[in-house]
Amino acid sequence: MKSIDANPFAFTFDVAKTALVIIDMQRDFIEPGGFGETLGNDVSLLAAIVPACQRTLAAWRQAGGLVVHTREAHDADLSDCPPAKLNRGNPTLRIGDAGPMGRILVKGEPGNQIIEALAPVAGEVVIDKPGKGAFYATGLHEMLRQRGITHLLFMGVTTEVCVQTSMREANDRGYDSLLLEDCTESYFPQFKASAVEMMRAQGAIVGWTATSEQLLAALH
Ligand code: TIU
Repeated sequence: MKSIDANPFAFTFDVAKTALVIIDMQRDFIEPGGFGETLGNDVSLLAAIVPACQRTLAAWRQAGGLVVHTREAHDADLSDCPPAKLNRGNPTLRIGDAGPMGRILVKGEPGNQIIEALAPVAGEVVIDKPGKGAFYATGLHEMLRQRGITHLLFMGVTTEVCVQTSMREANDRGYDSLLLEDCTESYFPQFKASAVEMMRAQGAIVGWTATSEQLLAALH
């Protein structure tokens, strides 16, 4: 068993029963011309976490742990994108429209690919999800249960949207989850700070938080 001196208290886990879940580190959110920018965001903020994510992913692979990558992705006919999602806000381009990196948030398009620095390798799981949460309308829970996974380590973007939604979904399904604070980011720094605090408040009501450095130290 490994233990991290996490916030608000120690997080103890068995690598064989733990998955690293990397939420939506796709070009759509991190590079100019994708969904993130069409929503009016400055995407340069998010690229800053890539080196810490790379170090963590490399260490987790070295430790032999399961890696799960997610992508926020819709079918080409958008039949899995409800009007409530499609029509929300006033974006310059909507989901499914053609942008500089192909159709926005559509499976298989260049913008929908996970960034090169964190590209999945053989044996890793890639989940395409139509919602913000990784468990909604995906086979993630069944796959994790089949593999005996009980603990999840989260990183990715954005902290208060897809990462927080996924952690809350995981919590309700009985997983113990830890968020790697320096491996997640928001377009709004104050939202990241608040999300991190609210997840670990009330005795880890949603889950734990720690730095990637703490995780790497525990893996040694
Ligand atoms: N992956 C994810 O967080 N999707 C979003 O739409 N996030 C925003 O912050 N907009």
